[in-house]
Amino acid sequence: MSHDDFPTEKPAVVTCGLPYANGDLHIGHLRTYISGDAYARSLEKLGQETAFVSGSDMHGTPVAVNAEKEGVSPEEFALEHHEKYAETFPRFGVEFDNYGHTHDETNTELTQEFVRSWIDEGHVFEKEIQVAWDPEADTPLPDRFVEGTCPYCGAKARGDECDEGCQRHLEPGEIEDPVSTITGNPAEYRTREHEFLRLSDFQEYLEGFIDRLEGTSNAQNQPREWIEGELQDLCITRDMDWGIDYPGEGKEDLVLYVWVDAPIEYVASTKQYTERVGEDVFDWEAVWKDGAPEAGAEGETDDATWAEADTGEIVHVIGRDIIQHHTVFWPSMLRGAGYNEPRAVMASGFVNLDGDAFSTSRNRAVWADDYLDEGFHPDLVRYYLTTTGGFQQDVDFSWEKFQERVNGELVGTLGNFAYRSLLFAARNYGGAPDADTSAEVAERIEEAVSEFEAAVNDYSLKNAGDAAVALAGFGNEYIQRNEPWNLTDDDPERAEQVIYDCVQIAKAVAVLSAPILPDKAQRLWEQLGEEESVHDADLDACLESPPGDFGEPDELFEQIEDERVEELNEKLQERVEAATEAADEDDDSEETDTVSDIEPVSDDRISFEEFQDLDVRVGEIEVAEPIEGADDLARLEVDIGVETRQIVAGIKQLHDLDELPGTKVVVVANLEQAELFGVESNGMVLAAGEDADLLTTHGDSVPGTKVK
Ligand code: B3M
Ligand code: ZN
Repeated sequence: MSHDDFPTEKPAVVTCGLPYANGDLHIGHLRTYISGDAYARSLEKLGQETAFVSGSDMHGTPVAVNAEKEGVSPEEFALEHHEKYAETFPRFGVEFDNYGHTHDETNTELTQEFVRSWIDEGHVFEKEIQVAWDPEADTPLPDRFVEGTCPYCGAKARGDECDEGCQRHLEPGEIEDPVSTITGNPAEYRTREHEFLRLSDFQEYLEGFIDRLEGTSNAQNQPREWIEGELQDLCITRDMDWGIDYPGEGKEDLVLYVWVDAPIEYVASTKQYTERVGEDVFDWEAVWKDGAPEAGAEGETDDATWAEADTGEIVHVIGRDIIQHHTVFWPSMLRGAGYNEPRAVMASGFVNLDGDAFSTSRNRAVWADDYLDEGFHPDLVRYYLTTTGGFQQDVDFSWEKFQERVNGELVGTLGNFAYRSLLFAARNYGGAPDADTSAEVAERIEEAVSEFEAAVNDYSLKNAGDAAVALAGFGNEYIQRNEPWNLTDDDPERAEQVIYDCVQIAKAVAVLSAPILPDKAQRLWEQLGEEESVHDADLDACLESPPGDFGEPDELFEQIEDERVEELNEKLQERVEAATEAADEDDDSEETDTVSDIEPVSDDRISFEEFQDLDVRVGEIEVAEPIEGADDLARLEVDIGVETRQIVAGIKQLHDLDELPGTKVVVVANLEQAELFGVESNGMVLAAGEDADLLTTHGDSVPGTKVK
């Protein structure tokens, strides 16, 4: 089924993944918030009634672990960060209609109501499971209190997620070789009774849901693999004090798993918005509840039922590491409580810094506050983060690349066009001359508007931003081609026509760029003599006549000079070095609450015979290709002498796939076969560390040679 194009008759909610209230924000974090904001504003431009909500994620071990390190209560710790976030977002033009947090009353009540509905509908059951336990601290080790190895892909994983490998959610007890992050000791397992949401109840429903789901293709495709087999049930309780109490009888010692109450905050935050502005302005139930087909009704899973269902439009903007939560767990949670389903999930790639991941611990980051303190306008980084590459792609931030795009597109194209046109208009005519928009220009503006509409319906902010900048580019070309400065004496009427056209283009550029450049577009709007806010103007305004009078404009953007970039790079470098030295000094007095980077050598010795059980050989890579939807994985064809094997390997972080054919590698040839992202893997190539640095040979051993 395809949904009706935006704008629809129904209200929409755009949400951003809730940031854990546990640290400072850097510009890598800001990507999804800025994008969510720009997307919500874009929908509004189309005339879609839209609420934009989020909140801080207060619970769970990510908060508890850091609060403990600082020696304060999780509540105090989380609230402090929550307030900081609530203050930081608007400084980047991220204007939520409501920004709540998961520990407030609205969310606590709503979460318990959800869970009670699941219990009433028979979707919850109890099971004894093995939970990781720290024998020395004598305490259970939920989620991030334990680290180990992912049972699916072998990457280093922490607690409930394989964040550096296959990105899967991990259930309690699944992680292999568990180590306590409290004491650094190997963890034990103990039996505990926990509550589970029976996800298998929603298997059929999810199959239909995934077909209906819109958004980015990673969010549409990745879940297919996860819902193919029998769905693993979701443990919804944890042995912790910090969290929302499980509402079932006799279970006072359990709190709900953070991933239960976190997405429910999307609903709670919308509800708070309605409570503040009134149902007639925005009705949260019209989006989240009204029109959902009855749970369990016949035909509930077929598309026709949902196609006819008169539900609101829910769009989730998230990072690509939490696709499973939003396309498998969350729709089941909603369905189980009789709520509506998301229409779209937009899952963004990560942001890197100069080609490498941001590292908060190494201070290798451009912090949100620092960026503003350096005097950069928030709209510049908004532009960079929303329009550099597609939404699913990773974006690399460097001061050079930032400079290039600001100087090229914002200063050179958009700013330059607006300034020269408005200056000419103000100096010669005191504003817009007396004329009508020419057919050529009206057509070009209509084209830009259509591109913008298509971009929004394609969930592509890049295309939306490009539509605005390309129109400004056309404006530059138009003024250059028509040379109004040569016409004022000989053909004054023609000169007026050309300049009027340019003012009209500038007006359209202001409207189309407002979602991405909210403050700069408003300034351009005011320079044009407009009185209302550009954010209240819809796409029709692009072709409405501009007001007649305005004065000389200021330049909208400023060049970033090379010296500035050098200085910023030096500052970053110095900070990273200082942080790295501090970390090295700390290494002697190894912190007790984290696992050291270098793992201790295992005490469990194996015999030579056991080693010989491994059939390890030299191989040569013949083919290396990316796997769609899997960020780090590559499909390799490796010649191992006796035959050529297909092997799936998580090696894309460090290696350029085009350069790999011909490389000798070391292969475990007798590993049992596995399937990753739907691709069969027949063996394993050896690689070192989290970046998966491929092992190779130094002599000229031929493929098939045994490694001993
Ligand atoms: N608090 C942050 C993350 O895992 C987590 C998001 C919750 S969204 C409902 O990215
Ligand atoms: Zn994994």
